[in-house]
Amino acid sequence: MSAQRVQLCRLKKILIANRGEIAVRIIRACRELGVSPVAVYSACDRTALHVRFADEAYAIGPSAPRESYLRIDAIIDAAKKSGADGVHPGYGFLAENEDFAAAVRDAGLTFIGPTPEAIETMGSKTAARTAAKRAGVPVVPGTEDPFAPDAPDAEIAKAAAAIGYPLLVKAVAGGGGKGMRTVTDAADLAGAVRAARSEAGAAFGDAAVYLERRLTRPRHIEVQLLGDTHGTVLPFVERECSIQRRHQKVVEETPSLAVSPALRAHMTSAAAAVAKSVGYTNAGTIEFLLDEDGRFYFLEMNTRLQVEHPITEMVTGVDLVRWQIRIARGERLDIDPERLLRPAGHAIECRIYAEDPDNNFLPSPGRILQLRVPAGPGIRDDSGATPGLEVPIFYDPMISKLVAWAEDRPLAIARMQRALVEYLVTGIKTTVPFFSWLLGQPDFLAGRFHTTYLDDVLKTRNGRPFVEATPAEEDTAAIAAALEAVMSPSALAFDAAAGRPEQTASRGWRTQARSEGLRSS
Ligand code: MV4
Repeated sequence: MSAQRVQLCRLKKILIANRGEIAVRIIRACRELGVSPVAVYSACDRTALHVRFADEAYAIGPSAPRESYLRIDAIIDAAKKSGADGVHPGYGFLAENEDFAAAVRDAGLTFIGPTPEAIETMGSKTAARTAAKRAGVPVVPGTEDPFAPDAPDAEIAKAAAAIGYPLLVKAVAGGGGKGMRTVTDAADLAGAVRAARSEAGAAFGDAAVYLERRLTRPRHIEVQLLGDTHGTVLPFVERECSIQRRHQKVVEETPSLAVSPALRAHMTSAAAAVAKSVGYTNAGTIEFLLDEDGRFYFLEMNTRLQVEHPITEMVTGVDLVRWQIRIARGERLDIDPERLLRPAGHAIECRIYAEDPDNNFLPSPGRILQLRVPAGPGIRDDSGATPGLEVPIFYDPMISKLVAWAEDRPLAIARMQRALVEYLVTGIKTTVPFFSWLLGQPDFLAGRFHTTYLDDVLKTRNGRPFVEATPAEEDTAAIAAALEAVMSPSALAFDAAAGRPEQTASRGWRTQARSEGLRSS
């Protein structure tokens, strides 16, 4: 009986160390494989969808992430109590924490993800750049090693002059734009380094920084990979992730309009080379910047399943989460590599948030009253939300990922627009109207965008509402609101007491007109 056979018998029960839509997504993959899914939950999630979908669920603490979904000890305890033999971390929380991956392994359980060593290497942006260089993959010109905490200003200035301006001060432990500063003038360098160090220290507990030449208007293109435990690494067709707001992805699509078949061949083999150079296993993503001249540079690696993985599944027909589990069992990747690089059609994802797009995307807490989720041809909605859900204030307020697939990009956009019309959420504000606007923008339709496109256009819009009610809709709503104000029992009582309706009534019907307008267009 070989070790392989023993491996293949494992993973009958998997604990999902996460919540929300991604926990639901992983539970679905478990069930399809005949694996029993185990949920964990914080206080505010005790009735959440992921808890209801699982076979068993374990409380791991109060709602604050530090006291529950980030508690390595509590999660390992729950795994042991349940008799699970594997742990899937999802994304966020502990997914890229090498101590968690090691704790899972040390408890005799299988971590459904890369090794702690791979997570640690790629967690350091400078170590990751070194790995890319070693694999012969271009990186943006910059410093090889982080600066020592007591490095003299002159040493940093000398390195900066060699790289050239404008440049970026980046956190070694960074990601998501935290601890990052742009410097266009040598006079601002020392201050930017100080600011970046202090921000990085607070955010990551690691203040180390390095320098990189700043590319102008790059696109963000990433390559999904799977690596098995037998040395095979397979890259997938790229994802275009340039549409971001304040370093948060908002729309992703695949394939990218900016990537030709020849460039795809180059970028995907470069991505696989980086992964192989660190012996990477399981699902991961290599991020690249693509400059205006079509040159690409390794940026960083995400050592986890990503939020936007469904668009890759839609154009390749490969279930990435199922493969994560199969790889963790020791199975061989036996997919035809060619198929992964030839997308069947086009897929787009919109991240639907409980945020008010007309109020600077401020979180919109509250209870979801009605929820009508789009469906029909080519539509997939991955969500952890249900009618009656009080959207927790403790976590990322993404309520669903709306994915549209079609034969080509224009048809996928048309389908997404159709799905957005079907989407009805009441009780809270969502970013649905924002997406209806964005997907109609000529620059978006033409594929003329880059990593700062969205922040730039939002600035020029100056907070103007994304969908304004037509005059006819405002009139109809005004008449309805006036009737309501006069006819309702409370208005009649108020009218009798004070002689006229209260002042706020006019504000009420304007708001009503606006929200009706949002819904009907
Ligand atoms: C860059 C860059 C331009 N040049 N590096 C932002 C987050 C961090 N993970 C990397 N980021 C960038 N690095 C060089 N050398 C521009 C960005 C950037 C960006 C990158 C990807 C997606 C959106 C972005 C928005 C602003 C800046």
